Amino acid sequence: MITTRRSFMAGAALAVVGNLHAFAKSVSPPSPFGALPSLRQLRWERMETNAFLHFTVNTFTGREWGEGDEDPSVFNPEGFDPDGIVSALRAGGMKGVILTCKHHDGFCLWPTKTTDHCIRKSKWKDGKGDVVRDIADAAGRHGLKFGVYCSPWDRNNANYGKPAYVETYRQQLTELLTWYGPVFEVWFDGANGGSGYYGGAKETRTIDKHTYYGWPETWGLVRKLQPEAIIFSDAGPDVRWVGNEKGLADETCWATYDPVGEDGGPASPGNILSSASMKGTRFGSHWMPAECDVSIRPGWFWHGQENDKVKTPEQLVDLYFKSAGRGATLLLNLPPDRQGQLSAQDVASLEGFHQRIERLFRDDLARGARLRASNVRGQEHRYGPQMLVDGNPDTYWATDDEIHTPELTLDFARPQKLNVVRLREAIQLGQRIGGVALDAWQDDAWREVAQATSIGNCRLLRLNETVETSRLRLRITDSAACVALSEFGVFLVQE
Ligand code: FUL
Ligand code: CA
Repeated sequence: MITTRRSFMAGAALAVVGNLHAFAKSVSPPSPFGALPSLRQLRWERMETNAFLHFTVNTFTGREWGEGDEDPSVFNPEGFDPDGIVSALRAGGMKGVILTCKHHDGFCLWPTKTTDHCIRKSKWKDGKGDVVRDIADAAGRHGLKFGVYCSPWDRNNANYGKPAYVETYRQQLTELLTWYGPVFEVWFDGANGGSGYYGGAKETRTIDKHTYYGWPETWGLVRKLQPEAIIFSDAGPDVRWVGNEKGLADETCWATYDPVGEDGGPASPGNILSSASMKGTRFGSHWMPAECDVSIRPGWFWHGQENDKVKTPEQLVDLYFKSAGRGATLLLNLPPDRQGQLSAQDVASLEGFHQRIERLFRDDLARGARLRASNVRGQEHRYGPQMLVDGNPDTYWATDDEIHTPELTLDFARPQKLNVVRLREAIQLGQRIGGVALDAWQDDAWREVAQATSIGNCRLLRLNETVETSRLRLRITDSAACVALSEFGVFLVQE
């Protein structure tokens, strides 16, 4: 037994040496360029669509921002159906779910030890329930990742504005990050300070947005307790707010960013020059991709009078193109109602959205095409254009170091109708490409049919019209380093 094992090991070692030898002769991979994503950012960017659940006392009082003086007993979702909610999100293509565990009103949806202003004092399940546990567990059962929103601003807490509250806030985070298993994202809201109940004081309290929360320590706590979790805020550090609540990235949207405050000074949650966040910073020093948060309804919380104002599947597809399709991610809010369920309208719209997306990307016309590149790095197969159609974001077509504006041609076996092209950059090597143009072969000449600037994790090019052609050409018109493109897909949206 031992002998067999030894000879197997020796064989394996030889194989490795053989491979190393082959590797030494070949060209090196492209050097990474500029700011780079961490592994946790890379994984997160590839999720592309996540859901937000806004749920608290506001659901029952009809408000968007509770004052902090709400009676906890109003929270009573008698038909709470975590599996129904999460399975609908899964059917809608959502990869993760972020729950408002505590919104600005301070009411905690879990039995926290930090305050009585929580679910223990609600009527629901005689105060024995735990919404955070139920959603986290349901997410686990349905294969979604679980994330937490815990509002830094707390309009209920008597100590808000004093150092003692920051301690309480960190304890709340500690509970959320240690009681419920893995957390993929922690969402830090920028809405901070103002009027509130504050333990009965009923006054306005402002805080120094830069120093009050001790962000470096608070974020350090998240890193310590959940090293894999993405930290979101207006100013990162992992992911930035896109600067609007409409779910829109800019037509040009860099994953790199150098955030600045409203006054041009340092940025912090609640103090950000948000007009710059939609675009990011070309050659910025931090990898900090944008997240586009938006509600499926006008409000973040459920309001009966908005049941007929739910975004349509077509509107959601448009948002997908303008967020994920511009290299950002989409965080779509679906608010549970007073029963503790998603409304039928929201579920139908989400499902319609997902069906459209699935149908759109089902048949990739590039898969059957012949691909030719004007340059292939070291003329090596592993950097060849066939890597663009293998469905693997880790493999890529790359050019020699000095080649920044190569071309790629796709020949279809017969003329194809198409109107959407998807490009993915090998972002593990940084954001390199700054411009592309797409041409279709028509009437014996190339005709430009689309252009784009930033690519990043995903760029969806929507053609103005459906084109019928037997050849497509992608021109890289601007790249800061040799090109590394991981995927190229060609699709037809059937109207
Ligand atoms: C904002 C909050 O004030 C809204 O109520 C909501 O939670 C949204 C996602 O972020 O800053
Ligand atoms: Ca690939």
